[in-house]
Amino acid sequence: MGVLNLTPDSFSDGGRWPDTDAAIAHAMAMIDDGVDLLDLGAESTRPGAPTVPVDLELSRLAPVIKALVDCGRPLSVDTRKPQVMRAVLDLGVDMINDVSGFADPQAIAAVSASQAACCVMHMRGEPLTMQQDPVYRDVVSEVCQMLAERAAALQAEGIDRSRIVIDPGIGFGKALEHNLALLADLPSLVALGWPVLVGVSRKSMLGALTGRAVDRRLPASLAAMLAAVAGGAQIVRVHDVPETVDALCVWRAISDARQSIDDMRGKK
Ligand code: HH2
Repeated sequence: MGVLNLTPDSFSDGGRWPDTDAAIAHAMAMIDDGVDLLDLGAESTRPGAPTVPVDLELSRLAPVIKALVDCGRPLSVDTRKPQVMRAVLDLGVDMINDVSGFADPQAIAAVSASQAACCVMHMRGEPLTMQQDPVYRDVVSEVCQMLAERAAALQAEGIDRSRIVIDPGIGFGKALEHNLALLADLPSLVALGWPVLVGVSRKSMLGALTGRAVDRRLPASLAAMLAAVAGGAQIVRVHDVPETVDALCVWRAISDARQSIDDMRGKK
């Protein structure tokens, strides 16, 4: 999943694609580089980010969605607002990525009236305040419980489980130790039975571990991405598509070789 941020203030690429043409060109470059799915966002959710009015969020999204709706890749929209969800679903997007995990019943109503996929992410609190001393007793089981409850709430409103993806929400109301625990114990999330999406690209936990500024976190992002895939993540949300595609290509070749060795030895 390639990130297409249409914001002036996203934590790593705010203002990078300042107009519709630049955003479309970046989307096309990600497609050429092998992206499977595009995630469009028009409101930053970085720690401390203010909310954006519905009209502004939609004015950033609509022209880009209209230009990309037939681009040959599914479009996801990263939004927490039911009004925005309804409008972008009318424009034909394929997935709603709600970092608040469809906490608003109106958000569930918006997606249940469509056939779109739903990414249910775990967040503690709101972006404005979420990093103020987050505390968990057992972060993995608390995140699993919340995700299972929210996914069940979607299914209760008629959304088939095959339309649901879950996400631990790396960096959303979590300290470094919580993010590490979630990445280390991703198989517990996978065991819930929904495909797992992980977004760790360029995030501050990588800066905390390496001491690198946000524009120098590519190697750390690739390492964390591969750890997520090793833990069973089926979708990885990234800013650096060509580098991620190369890393996954090598990873898959080695995994396939491992499988061949296991098959050969199993047959003997
Ligand atoms: N992370 C960000 C935004 N949306 N959605 C999901 N499902 N999972 C994530 O981990 C996730 C997300 C933050 O990254 P970015 O979009 O680059 O930054 P900003 O929110 O500042 O625009």
